Amino acid sequence: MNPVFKNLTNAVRFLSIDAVQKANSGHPGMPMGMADVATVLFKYYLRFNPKNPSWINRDRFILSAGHGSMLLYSLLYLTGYKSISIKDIQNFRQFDSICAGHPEYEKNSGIETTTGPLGQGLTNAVGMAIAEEIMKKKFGSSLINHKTYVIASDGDFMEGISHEAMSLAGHLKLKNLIVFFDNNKISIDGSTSLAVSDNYKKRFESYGWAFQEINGHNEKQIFNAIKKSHNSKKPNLISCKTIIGYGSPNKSGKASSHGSPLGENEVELVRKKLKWNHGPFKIPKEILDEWRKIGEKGIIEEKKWSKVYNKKNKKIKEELSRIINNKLPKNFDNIIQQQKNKIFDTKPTIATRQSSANVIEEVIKNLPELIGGSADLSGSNNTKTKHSTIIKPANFNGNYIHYGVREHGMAGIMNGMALHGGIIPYGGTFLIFLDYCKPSLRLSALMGLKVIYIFSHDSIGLGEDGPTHQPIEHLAHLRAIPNLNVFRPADTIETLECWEIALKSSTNPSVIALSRQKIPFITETLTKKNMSSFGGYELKKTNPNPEITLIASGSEVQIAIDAQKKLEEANINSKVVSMPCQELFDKQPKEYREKIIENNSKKISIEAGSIFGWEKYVGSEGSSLGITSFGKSAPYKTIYENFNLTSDSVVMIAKKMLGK
Ligand SMILES: Cc1ncc(C[n+]2csc(CCOP(=O)(O)OP(=O)(O)O)c2C)c(N)n1
Repeated sequence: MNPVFKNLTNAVRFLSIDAVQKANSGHPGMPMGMADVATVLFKYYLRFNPKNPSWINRDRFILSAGHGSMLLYSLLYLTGYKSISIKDIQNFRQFDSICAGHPEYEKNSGIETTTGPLGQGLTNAVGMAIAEEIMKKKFGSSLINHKTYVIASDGDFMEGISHEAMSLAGHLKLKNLIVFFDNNKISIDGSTSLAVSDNYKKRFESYGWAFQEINGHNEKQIFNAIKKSHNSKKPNLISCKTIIGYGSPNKSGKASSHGSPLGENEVELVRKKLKWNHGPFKIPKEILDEWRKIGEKGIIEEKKWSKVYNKKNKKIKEELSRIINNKLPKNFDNIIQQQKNKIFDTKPTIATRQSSANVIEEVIKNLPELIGGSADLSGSNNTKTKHSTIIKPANFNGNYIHYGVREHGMAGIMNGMALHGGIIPYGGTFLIFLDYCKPSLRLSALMGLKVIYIFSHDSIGLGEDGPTHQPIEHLAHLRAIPNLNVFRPADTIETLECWEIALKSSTNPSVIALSRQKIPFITETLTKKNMSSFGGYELKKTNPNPEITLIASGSEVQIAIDAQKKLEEANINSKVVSMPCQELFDKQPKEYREKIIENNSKKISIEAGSIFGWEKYVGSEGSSLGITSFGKSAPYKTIYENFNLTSDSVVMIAKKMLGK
């Protein structure tokens, strides 16, 4: 082996080994096994600038096998990223260290995405590769033209999401996507033969990927495989036969090197075997210099790119800068206000999924970065509008993706597009199928990404499709996820407002839960304010001091309004509060919340879903109307009656509470 190359790879290996040993926790085997592949990639191919990790046209490098995080931290430190110092590496897995147990996305750090849950990074990479193609089409290949490289492990390919994402990537012919498979045939329980006998070549080729197999410790073979991948018309899978824990006399090739420190004695034996005579965390200057030179190449690359950028006309420059900096167009607020006025004039009684389509149709003309899609429910989620053009294999001149029946893949891909920058993804499915995409949705929230989930058919109100399709616990589940806004608008105006908030939320994803059934227009007065941004607000009260406060969301706000009329007839004063977003309401000052909820009144919440969580508003003397079982198959009005979700039930409960 070429001695310079050997030193470069050993620097990666020993930083990883020593950091895991010092932390007394972590995964040394994978970085030891993949150091050769990563070194060839960084040394000869990867275009990146450690001095500007956010350069839009950088190649993306995704460590999908996030447990091998020390591989990534070592590479970032060695190539000269400011975000990671040798001290940070010594602090691996300690409180607040950027060198966390699994890579945690941080803007401008070189850590492109949060990985750890297997399969997610690989799927994000598919999203990034799609984003690259879309932006290339918009801005031209002189500005956007980069690769997305991934290291993925056996576990990544065992996960179901990998099938969804890779199948779509093959269909779309994402030729700039290059995945290195750390094919070491070892996972935690032992040999992968315990659980897998897939023919990987056939599997990946059947998706429409180009497949190569190489010795992952042979510099030349790695180099040639990457070179070949650059001429491919398909996404590329390079299966790298590697030895987990490479260099460890007693643990290489064994599951014992996967997820625990090698142990002091074994570390010494690896040092001897790989002839690395340097102490823990000591990288000799000449080796560090060699690595830093690799990083410095990117400075020149970016300079060349900047020259091209500077020569572009003002309009292109401003538009690219606007979308990569996540800024909405200047006329955005006007567009929303005009739409609001129009809706208020017509006061439509339509399903909120239709209201959502109207918003998309209006804003998408001015938001080329808005890229929609659905997991095969376009017509039901109303995500596709007359301004949607379809992204097709090898033709990315569009703004709409048919994800197929791949909810999990869709969510992971949307994360990847948002991470790439320059794109605001929204995607639809039924609320019930949150269950099929939740792991990725959780990561949207954890990473603070602007991803918009359009979940229609948001309750038993969907009717005849029955309990398999009727969400019950889903809103409560979503509301339990930190850093996520869960919207359930009550009419057309609220739907517009919720979309506006979602489009302006740069550090969190949003879910917009929408009704299948038509619901009446409820907005009483037209204001310039976005009332939904308060999370909950007063719709109407029949007396300054109401005895009862009815708090509802979405389609059940109408039940509250009907109940209010009936209560008035019975001489009971009440107030109706529409609560489209609990998270935003909870962020309001205490005085506002107490004023809206009417501390001195008795409270009833109404929502066609689990009552879990509503007690925080209704208190111990209040009551929650909701559903505590699974749904039913019948026309929706019958189901509402069956579950006592009616204005008469509200009136009955209110009277009982007041002793009337
Ligand atoms: C979704 C998910 N399930 C389980 C785990 C726990 N886990 C971490 S690594 C791993 C498998 C390790 O095998 P492999 O992917 O081949 O990695 P290697 O042993 O080669 O490092 C598992 C099950 C996880 N990180 N993500």
